[in-house]
Amino acid sequence: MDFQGDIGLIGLAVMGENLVMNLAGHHYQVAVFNRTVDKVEKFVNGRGKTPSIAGCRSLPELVRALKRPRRVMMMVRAGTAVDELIDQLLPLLEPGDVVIDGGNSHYTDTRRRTRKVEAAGLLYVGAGISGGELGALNGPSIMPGGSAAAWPLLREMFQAIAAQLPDDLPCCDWIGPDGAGHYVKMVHNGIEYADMQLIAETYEVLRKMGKLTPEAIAGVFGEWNRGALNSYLLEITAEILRKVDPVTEKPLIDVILDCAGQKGTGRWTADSALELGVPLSGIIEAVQARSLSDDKARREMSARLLPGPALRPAAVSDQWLAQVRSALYVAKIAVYAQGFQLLKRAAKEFGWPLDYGRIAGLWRGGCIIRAIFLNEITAAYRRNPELDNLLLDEFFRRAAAEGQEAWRRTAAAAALSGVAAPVLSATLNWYDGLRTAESAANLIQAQRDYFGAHTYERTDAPRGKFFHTVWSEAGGGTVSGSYDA
Ligand code: NBP
Repeated sequence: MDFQGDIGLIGLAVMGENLVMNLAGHHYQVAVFNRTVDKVEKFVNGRGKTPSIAGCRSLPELVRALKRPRRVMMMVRAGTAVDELIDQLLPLLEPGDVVIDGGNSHYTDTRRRTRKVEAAGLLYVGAGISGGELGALNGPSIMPGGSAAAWPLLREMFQAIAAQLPDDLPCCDWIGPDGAGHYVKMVHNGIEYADMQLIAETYEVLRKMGKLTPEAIAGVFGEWNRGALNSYLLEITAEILRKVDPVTEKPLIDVILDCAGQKGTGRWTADSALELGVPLSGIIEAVQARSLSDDKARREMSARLLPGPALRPAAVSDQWLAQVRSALYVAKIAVYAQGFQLLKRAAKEFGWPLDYGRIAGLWRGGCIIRAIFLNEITAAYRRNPELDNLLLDEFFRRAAAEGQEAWRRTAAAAALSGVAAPVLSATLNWYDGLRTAESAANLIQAQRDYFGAHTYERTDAPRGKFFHTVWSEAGGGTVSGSYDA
C-alpha cells in the first residue's frame, strides 16, 4: 500500500468514525482499522469513501500505511481493550512512534501505560476527548497528556480538529505528564454530572413549587441562557422541555422514566476526591442522586411510607424566579470551585504542572459543560495563577455575596417543601463550612481522643504538638498510635 497516513485510527464506533471524518475534513490522511473488520469495509465504502481514508484489514497493515514517526490512535472501549491493543501494537512500532488513547480511560491506567510504552522507547498520550458524537465530528475539546515529546508531533493536527473559539484559541492544549489529560477529562465529566443535577433540581423547584409547565420552564431557562448562566446544558434543557411526545401528545419529559444512568466517570471523580481528601460534595451528591434515582421501586415504596411536609407553593414572580436563578448560579460556582480544588490537589499529588486558566479555556467550546461562565474562571486564574479557591477570587467572591441569600432561601424552601435538592444544599453546606473559621471539629477531636486516645492539638499551643486527656476513670493513659477512626 502506498498510502502515507498522517495518523492511524483504531476503533470505528461512534467516536472513532466521527473523528476520522473530522481529520479527513481537515485534509489529514487517515488509515483506519477496526477489530470487526467488516466495519472497516462498510465505513470506507460508505460514509468514509474518500481518498483521504484508507481501510486496513489488520494492525500490521495499518502500521505499514503510516508515515514515520507513526501516530496511532485508539478509540475503543476503555479497559482491557486498550491494554490488548498496546500489546499488539508495540512489536509493530518503532522507537519515537506515538500511541494515543482517545477513550475515557481511568487516569491510573494511563499513568501505568505511559510508563510501559515509554519503557519500550515509544511515546504515549492519554487524550480526554469531550463533546460526544457531534463534537468528534465538528470539533471536540481535547485534553492530551502523557509523553511530552509527543506533543510537537500532535499539536497541529489536534488543534486543527478541536473546537475553535472566537478568540482563535483552539479547545486543545497540552495538559501535563502521564495521566493528566485523562484526569482533567474525568473532572470535566464529574462537573458535568453536577451541572446537570443542578439544572434538574432547579427544574424540580420551578415545576413543583412554582407549578410551572415544562413549556413555561423552557421559557425561563431560555431567558437565563441569555445571561451569565449561558451554557450548552441549559440551552439543550430548554429544547428538551419543549419537546412533545408524538404518542401521548404530553411533554416528552413527562413520559421519560426518572431513572438516571451513569457510566462511571462521575464516580471516578468522587473516588479520587475521597482518596485525596478534597471536599467535592457537589459532584459526589450528583453521582449519588443518580444512584437514588435508579432505585425506583424503593422510592415508590418510601413515597407511600415516609412522612414529609406539605408542599409550600411559591408565589411565582420575577423576584422569585430571579432568586432561583441566583441559587443555580452560585451553586454552580461552588461546583466548579470544588472541581478546580480537586485538580489543584491532584496536580500536587502527581507532580503535574496544570494551567487552570487554560483548562477552563479548553472547556469553553466543543464539550458538554461549555459555558460563558468559564471565561470568568480563566480570568480568575490569569489574575492569580496560584489562586487557592475560585470563590476567593474577587469576581466569584462578589457573585457569592450577591447570590448567597437567594441560594439559602431556595435550598431552605425546597427542604421545607420536601423537594430534594441535594447539590444545591450540599454545596451551600460546604460554602458555610468553608467560611467557618471556628468549627465543631474540636468536638470530633475530643471524641476521638476519648474513645481511641487519638490525641488533639490545642488552640493555645503550636500546631503539631499533641495532647491527650484521661477523660474518665475507666480509661487508661495509653496514646493511640495505630487505631484510626
Ligand atoms: P465504544 O466505547 O462503544 O467501543 C466500541 C469500539 O471498541 C469498537 O470499535 C470495538 O470494536 C472496539 N473494541 C472493543 Br469493545 N474491544 C476491543 C478489543 N479488545 N480490541 C480492539 N477493539 C475493541 O465506542 P465509542 O462510544 O465510540 O467510544 C470510544 C471511546 O471514547 C470510549 O473509551 C468512550 O468511553 C470514549 N468516549 C465516548 C463518547 C461518546 O459519546 N460515545 C464521548 C467521549 C468519549 P468492534 O467493532 O470489533 O466491537
